[in-house]
Amino acid sequence: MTDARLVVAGAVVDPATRRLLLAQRRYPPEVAGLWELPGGKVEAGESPEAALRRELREELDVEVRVGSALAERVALRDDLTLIALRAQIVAGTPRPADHEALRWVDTVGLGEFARDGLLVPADAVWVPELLTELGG
Ligand code: 9L3
Ligand code: MG
Repeated sequence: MTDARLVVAGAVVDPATRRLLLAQRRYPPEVAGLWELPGGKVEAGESPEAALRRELREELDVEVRVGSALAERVALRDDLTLIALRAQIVAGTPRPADHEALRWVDTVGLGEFARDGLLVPADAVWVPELLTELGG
């Protein structure tokens, strides 16, 4: 039996504009074209915070400061759990190395993405918390 693995996603918020960064997936086919909080798998021996910094460096070419976790954890499969950590960009401007496109959304934009079913299903659980956070 293998250890459960974590996938870490970044709730990247720009405090100046109160916008959240969404990234459009290219793969796999089931979620291609849908939008997510960017991130990826935590490697063996790596902390979730370090994994998120690495993933956002690889995927977006930015350096981030990682904060606290969002409340919800999502079981993707028996052996894979998805978490989200708050993050702020401290260097660089995000560009999509791995994604089709990037978008900064405010509460209205995030609400529209959610309403229109444009978010990857796993990430939809974070919408209420993110709406509160962006709006509050
Ligand atoms: N996943 C779901 N929501 C997210 C992220 C970053 C990832 N916000 C799922 C998609 C894949 C798995 O986790 O099944 C691994 O993610 P990646 O390495 O393909 O980004
Ligand atoms: Mg990824």
